[in-house]
Amino acid sequence: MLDISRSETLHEEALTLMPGGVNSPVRAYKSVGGTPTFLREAHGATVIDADGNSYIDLVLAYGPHILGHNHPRVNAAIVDAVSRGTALGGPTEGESRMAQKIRTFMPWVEMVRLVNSGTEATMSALRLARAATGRTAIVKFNGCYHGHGDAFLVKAGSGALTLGAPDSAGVPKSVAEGTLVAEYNDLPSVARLFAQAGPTIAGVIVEPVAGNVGCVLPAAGFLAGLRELCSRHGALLIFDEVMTGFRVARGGYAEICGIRPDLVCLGKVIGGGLPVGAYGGRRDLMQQVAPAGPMYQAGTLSGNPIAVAAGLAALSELEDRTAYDRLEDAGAHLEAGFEHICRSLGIPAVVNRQGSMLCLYFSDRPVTNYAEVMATDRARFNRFFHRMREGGVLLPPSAFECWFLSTAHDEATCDRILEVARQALTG
Ligand code: KE4
Repeated sequence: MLDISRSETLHEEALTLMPGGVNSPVRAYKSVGGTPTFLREAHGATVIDADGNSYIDLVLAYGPHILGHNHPRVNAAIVDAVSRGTALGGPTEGESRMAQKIRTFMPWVEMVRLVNSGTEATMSALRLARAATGRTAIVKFNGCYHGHGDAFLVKAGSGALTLGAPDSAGVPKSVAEGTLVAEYNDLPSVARLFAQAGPTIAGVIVEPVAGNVGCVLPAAGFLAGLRELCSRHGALLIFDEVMTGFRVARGGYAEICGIRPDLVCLGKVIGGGLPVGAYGGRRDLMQQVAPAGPMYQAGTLSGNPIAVAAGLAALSELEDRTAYDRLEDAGAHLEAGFEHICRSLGIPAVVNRQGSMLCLYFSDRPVTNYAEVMATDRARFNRFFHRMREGGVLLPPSAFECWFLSTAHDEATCDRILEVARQALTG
């Protein structure tokens, strides 16, 4: 039995100080139950909790650490940057280097604005879509999560879904009415919205791989269909690649599927573990952002030199495309291993995966949309979560979160994960 007494003590104290004892709901373990694991440090594929227990980490801070925790090149860049100060109060060359790097990896991002989180990126992209089209409605997908901006907390995924609050309190009806909800991988549900409200729709925002209901891949033709509908109706197609950007490929999922969004939202990997988000895309659109144009958006710490240095170091490591070969190998290794274990134990299970993002669902049928995600065996996942934690593997504490791998998850680490999984699923 794991000794987590320090986490228990810290959790009791945190509950008196912060809502749910956390600064982001999913960390509270509400859906899996039990005491949240308070973390103390991390190295490569490993995290160490407040009691000194060591775990192989499949959370990776919910996506940023594609190179593993505490990467020496990222840390060196942070230490170097901090020696020149933290927030300088004016433009810095590093911001141009970051913008250039994004454009190199994603040539369809002709111009970019750096912000501090994925939420800021999606909120700003929505405002820009509204400014550019003069329209107000936005189409999103049931279960997709785009951060905690009011307009997106309608049928949202991730922590909102985990808590059973996909429609948050405090979002005025007048705002929610501007958010039209379609079903992921159901193109007719989108076509119906355009038929009903096409002239009011400013944009369609989509996670090209739905990573906030676990991991649901786009059906053939789905994203191309969105592209065609948006182009036909004069709406903008917005790829929310906060999770998939630089993770599934250097150019995100847009590189893989060959579809060009009008705007893209970025985060997580781009900050190397520090707060960075970004939105960008067509130059004619981005030139409408203040101070170049009438759509206002700002941020005291946007383009922060420390965060930009960390992000640049991380992206520079990804110049070497073999990093993606290693990520693919690790993902394929786990996918095959989980499927083999569950089959041999007679446990109905499905592994959905895109590169180094994956999810194991306890389900006897394919999981291709929101309804099928909701039909999976969450009670079994919760038991599995705790047994994996006992065995020294930390999963995201929700059946609706994506699991992540890094270049630090080598073959031996993946083998260990599978050993623990077999034990966790036996008996
Ligand atoms: P942030 O504001 O949390 O940096 O990004 C919001 C966001 C936007 N778009 C997508 C596709 C995202 O996945 C996210 C954030 N993802 C969740 C994890 N599923 C963040 C974890 C958390 O809320 O603590």
